[in-house]
Amino acid sequence: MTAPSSPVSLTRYLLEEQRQDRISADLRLLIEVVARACKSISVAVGKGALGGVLGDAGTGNVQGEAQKKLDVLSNEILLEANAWGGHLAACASEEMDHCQPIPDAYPRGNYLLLFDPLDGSSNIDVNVSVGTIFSVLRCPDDVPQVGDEHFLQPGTAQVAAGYCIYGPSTMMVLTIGHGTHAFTLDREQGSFVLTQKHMRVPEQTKEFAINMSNQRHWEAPMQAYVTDLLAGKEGPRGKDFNMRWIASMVADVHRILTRGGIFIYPWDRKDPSKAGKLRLMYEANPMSFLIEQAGGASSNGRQRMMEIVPSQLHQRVPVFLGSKDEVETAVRYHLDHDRHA
Ligand code: P6P
Repeated sequence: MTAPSSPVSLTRYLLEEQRQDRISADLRLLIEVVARACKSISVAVGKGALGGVLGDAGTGNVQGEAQKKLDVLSNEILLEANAWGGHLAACASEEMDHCQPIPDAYPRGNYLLLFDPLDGSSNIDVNVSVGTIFSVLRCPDDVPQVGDEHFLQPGTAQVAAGYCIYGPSTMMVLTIGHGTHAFTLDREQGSFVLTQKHMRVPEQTKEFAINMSNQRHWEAPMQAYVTDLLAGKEGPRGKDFNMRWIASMVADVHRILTRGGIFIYPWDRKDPSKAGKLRLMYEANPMSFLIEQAGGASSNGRQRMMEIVPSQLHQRVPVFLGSKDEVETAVRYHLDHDRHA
C-alpha cells in the first residue's frame, strides 16, 4: 500500500511552478504575499460582529460607493503585506483613486498588483460569502515611476489572477496560466492546501446568475436572451433553466467554476454613463482569466473580455462569463441584434 501523498501546500505548488520556469521567484513571492494577506482578511471577516468591524466606514470609494469598515481594513492589509514583502509590486485597488507606486527607496518591482480587497462587501452584514479578487500584470520596462497608465493592459497580459473566497471554508482559486486550481485554508496549519487541480467549467449549463430586478433597464438583445431562458423547454432553448444570484461575484463565480453556469451583469439604463456595474481591471479580467483557464468563456456581450484595451483604471464593463456554449449563445443574441439594428 503506497503511503498517501503528503498534501501539497500553496508554497510547494508555487516552488514547483518556479522550478519548471513557469513563474519567477518574484511572482512566486508576490502570490505568497497576497495569500498571507488573504489569511489575515479571513480572520477579520470570520470574527463578524465580534471583531467590531461590521457596518459602514462612513467614507466613500472612488466609485462613490459607501465603504464598509472591512473594505478599508482589507485594503490596508493587502497594502501592508505588499510593503512587508518588499514592495514587489505597485498596487491599484477599487478602494484607491490612483495606484500606489513603489517607494523610491525600493528597487522598482517587476509587477503590478490590482485587487478588489473585499468584493461583495454589501453581504458582510448579512453573513454571506465575500472575497478578495486580484490580478497581476508585468510592469513595463524602464519605467522610473509607475502611474495609473501603466496598469492599462488587456486581460491577456495577466501573468496571474485569483480570488480568495471567505465562506464556510476559505479557499484561494488561482491561475498562473497553466490551469485553474483551488487551495483550501487549513486553519490548524495556517496554510493553503491544494484541494482541486485543473478545475473545469462544463461547456453547457442549465443555470444562469443575474439580478432580475434590473430587467426593465436592459437593452433589447439582453431582454430577448433572458426571455428565452425563462421560457424553458417550451421555448426556443428547449430546456428548463435554474437561476441563482448571490450578489457576491466571488461566490457566484466559484459556483460556476465548480458546477458550471453563466454569470451575467449586463449594461442597463439605470446609469447609461456607466458601461455596466462591474470593473474591468480587478473584477472582470481576473475572473475571465480563471474561467478561460478552466475551459469557460468570458465576454462583454460583443467581444472577448480579455481583449478589451482598457482606457481607465476603474472602468466598468458588462460581464457574461461561464460555460462556453452558453456565453457564446448570449453573445450571438447581441451580435445578431447589432447586425439587424
Ligand atoms: P447587485 C458586489 O457589490 C458586486 O460588485 C459583485 O460582487 C456582485 O456580483 C454585484 O455587485 C451585485 O450587484 O446590483 O445585484 O447588488
